[in-house]
Amino acid sequence: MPRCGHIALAGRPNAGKSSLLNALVGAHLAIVSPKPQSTRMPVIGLLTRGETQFVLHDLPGLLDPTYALQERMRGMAQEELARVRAILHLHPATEGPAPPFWPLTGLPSPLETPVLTVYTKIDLTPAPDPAALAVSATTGQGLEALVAALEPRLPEQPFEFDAEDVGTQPLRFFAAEYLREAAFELLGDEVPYALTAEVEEFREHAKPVYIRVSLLVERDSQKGIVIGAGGRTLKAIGQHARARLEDLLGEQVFLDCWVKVSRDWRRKAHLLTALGFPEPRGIRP
Ligand SMILES: Nc1nc2c(ncn2[C@@H]2O[C@H](COP(=O)(O)OP(=O)(O)OP(=O)(O)O)[C@@H](O)[C@H]2O)c(=O)[nH]1
Ligand SMILES: [Mg+2]
Repeated sequence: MPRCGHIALAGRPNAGKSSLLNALVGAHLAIVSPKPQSTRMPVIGLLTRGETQFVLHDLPGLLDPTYALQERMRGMAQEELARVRAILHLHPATEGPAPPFWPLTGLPSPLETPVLTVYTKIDLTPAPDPAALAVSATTGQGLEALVAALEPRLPEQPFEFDAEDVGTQPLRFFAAEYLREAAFELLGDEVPYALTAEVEEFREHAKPVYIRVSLLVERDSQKGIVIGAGGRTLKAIGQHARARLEDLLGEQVFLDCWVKVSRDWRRKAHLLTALGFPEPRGIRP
């Protein structure tokens, strides 16, 4: 009987969750940045090996929310934690021993789901606990041992997804994510947090594939920064995202990007809901 099950990659912002997801599935699905809180919504990656399918959920970093978007990020992480078979608590080896996991989640009490501590970034520093699982997404060290440790934890049941697939989310999701990744890379310390991308039109059967996206920022001054002198910054953002999308799709893409102001969208419940960040429902362990 094949095995198939869901596993969460959880931890503080910047722990290396998205990098590990990408390293395990072998594709750049989840956006990565040296700046914390780049992941805002769960990203699902599939690793199918022989008779085993790992359904990996890269979660937003666990933080104490200070505004509405962060509350929703944490809410989504909490909901995913309640749905998976096992949780990987990722903690950078560079930051010493991992703290207890459940207090990080903001849940009123622990769930019964098993938690495995995994030290990340061990190409920089050895793990503080030689007995724990330890990986480097950069060098691939420890990945096989991690997969081997997870396999017996998955239930015997048929695959949920095609063995050839690496992801489950629609291309429009990745279009918006890659634009945000470019913003994290190309813009300063503040603007990436004030920016979100919304796909307005998507013509999958056009040649090249046509995608029109609004980049929403919170203020007029940020709009100018995103566009840049002579439109150069916006062009660079679009090029970064287009290259990633074309890699994923194996086809040419035309990405039509427009910058708009949506005042204080990060703090407004109705805007967040409209942008696809679900209202936290509250998890009862
Ligand atoms: N040297 C080294 N750097 C790593 C490794 N894994 C991740 N990083 C770096 O750590 C930073 C954060 O990586 P992410 O994968 O975006 O971390 P994350 O946990 O998904 O972060 P959030 O989504 O913001 O919570 C990036 O600059 C990565 O390049 C690793 O194995 N080795
Ligand atoms: Mg991430």
